[in-house]
Amino acid sequence: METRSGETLKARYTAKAAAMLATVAAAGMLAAPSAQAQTYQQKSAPQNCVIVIDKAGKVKSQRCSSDPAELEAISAASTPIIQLFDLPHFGGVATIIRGEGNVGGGDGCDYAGYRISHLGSWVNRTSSFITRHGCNAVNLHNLPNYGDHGHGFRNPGAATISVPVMPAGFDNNVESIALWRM
Ligand SMILES: [Ca+2]
Repeated sequence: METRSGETLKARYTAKAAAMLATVAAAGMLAAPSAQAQTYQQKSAPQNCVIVIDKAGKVKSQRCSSDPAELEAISAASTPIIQLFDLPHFGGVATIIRGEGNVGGGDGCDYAGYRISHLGSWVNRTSSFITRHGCNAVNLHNLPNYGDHGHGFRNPGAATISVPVMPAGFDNNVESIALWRM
């Protein structure tokens, strides 16, 4: 059974690939080679993400794109509170989580702070991070809704916390985050 459905799937993919090749070939006749190369580069460019949350932790909007202008478009009227990177030492693609509104006159985190109960598409991906705008206390958790093991970072009075390498048990293993000003 499995083999048969696998074969069917393979046949479908082959047919689909042939159709796509035909499309590409047709496009190639119309477009200059340089334009084609550019299109391919854009499609394969790494995508950064923006997630905007409100004070209740609800996700108001999120988008991933290789085009900074597209990410800027959903970033209006919000303040960056934490930037999560795919690789250690702030490398690779990143997700910026922004707090909705001009909290604390633009200072970002206040004493109540923000809670992100589930990181969505960015779950279990963070390998380094930087907080912004006065978010100087952070709790990371291995599970959604602040569950399982937690790890706290505190930097009283500072504007930011910068963690280039995740603590043991938290690399690619963060699913929810709480952060605030202390
Ligand atoms: Ca990672």
